[in-house]
Amino acid sequence: MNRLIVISNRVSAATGGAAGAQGGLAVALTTALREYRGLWFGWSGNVTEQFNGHINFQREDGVTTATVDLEQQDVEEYYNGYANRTLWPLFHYRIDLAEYERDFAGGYQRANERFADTVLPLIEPGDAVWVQDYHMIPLGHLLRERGCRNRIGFFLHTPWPPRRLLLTLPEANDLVRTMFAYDVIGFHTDEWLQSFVDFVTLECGGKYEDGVLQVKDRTIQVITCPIGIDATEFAQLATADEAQRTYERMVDSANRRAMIVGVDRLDYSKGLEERFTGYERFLLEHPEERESVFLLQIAPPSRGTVESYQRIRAELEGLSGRINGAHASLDWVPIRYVNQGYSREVLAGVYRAARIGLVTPLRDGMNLVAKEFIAAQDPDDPGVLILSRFAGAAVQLKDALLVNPYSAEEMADAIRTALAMSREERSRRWRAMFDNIRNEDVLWWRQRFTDALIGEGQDATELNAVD
Ligand code: ADQ
Repeated sequence: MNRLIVISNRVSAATGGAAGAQGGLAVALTTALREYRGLWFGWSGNVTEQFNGHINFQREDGVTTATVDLEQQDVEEYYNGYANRTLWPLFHYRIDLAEYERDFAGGYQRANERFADTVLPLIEPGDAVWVQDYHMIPLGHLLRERGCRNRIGFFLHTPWPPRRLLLTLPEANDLVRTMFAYDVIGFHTDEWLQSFVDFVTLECGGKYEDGVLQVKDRTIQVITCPIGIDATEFAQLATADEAQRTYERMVDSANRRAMIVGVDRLDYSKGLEERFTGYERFLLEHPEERESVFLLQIAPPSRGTVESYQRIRAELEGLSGRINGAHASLDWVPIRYVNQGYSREVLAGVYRAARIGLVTPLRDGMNLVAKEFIAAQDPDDPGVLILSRFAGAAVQLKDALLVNPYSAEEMADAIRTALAMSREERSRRWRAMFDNIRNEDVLWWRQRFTDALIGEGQDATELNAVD
């Protein structure tokens, strides 16, 4: 019996704690790893003075995690640099924010080589290897260079940018060519997949037909595989004690006003400034309704050492302060802006108490908050989801009110429509979306990918190794 090796920047195996204590991704990958007797490898999140390749193994609930420390310079150039200041903005179409520095590219290569050197001895013949996300694009290639002949798959959690945007990256062609080492490459949506295929066919001489890319002697299967949440579990969580307490607290503090909720990592891709502006537009256009609503925006800071993140934080503080200053009355504040993270239980209660979920990223690979919002609703009296057309989730959640997040007018109109929506229409839309997120949940996602990588119902040992 052979195994699944998951490789990602950070490792967060779900431990046997209370349901809902961990993120859906951790749960899904942990289940897969348990099934295939797996191993999860990645960066520990810690820094060491000099890289030594020492692996810290831990074993819990049938899953082994293996982590390594990196040097401070790796963290600066690979993680804060190339991953978060080059690829993240570029992949979210923000070439205005992308920084192209040779040191970053060099650090990214070095850190990935270190990962490859460290993980290679852990991979046994017949194991299937699954690499996650933009931090590790060249890893499969580096493993092949070191003689790895196993099946290797790659899944991208972010969008893949259009060809002409990607061409602004000096080493775009070389980076994409490293991906030909993979046997399977997965994206959340057809749009991201198509952008990748465009690049490979137009810039790298590849041929594409029916989900298969052929580049020289390499055959790569490309699939769409939209990630989901554990919808059933999240729905249960939303009615359990802690969520219920939060729900009651929120209803109380709303004071009969309709709550609009936004929950995001504080990131420029999430469209928070545009959201605040769209909401303000609603207040201005509908003065008669303004004191009957408020916006609760929960946005814990992330990647705080990166300047563009410090900037957006300051801008949002300024904007929310200005909107509140301009519109608040003695007993009403239009925006409650909270820079804190909450447990999944508390979030579930908050979502359930909201009349509207406002999920308006400018660009998002998928967006799990939209799905969590749906899962947490009361089926008898559900809230309305307003969702950006530019989130991968919009492909599946067609019954949301879809908006262009750059248009304050569309957002204001959607808020108005959502507030006026009959219970019947809310229920109909919610039912369709809930069915979707329950059918295409996180286990479905994981299975879809591992079926492509390992083969349906196949043990990894039965696979042919590749050259
Ligand atoms: P993210 O950009 O982090 O993920 P998202 O998919 O929305 O975005 O996931 C965020 C997660 O963090 C959700 O589970 C949410 O509940 C949680 N979270 C957000 N704010 C929180 C808060 N204040 N307190 C506690 N938890 C909070 C990346 C891609 C996405 C893709 C996912 C998975 O950018 O497009 O959907 O990976 O592939």
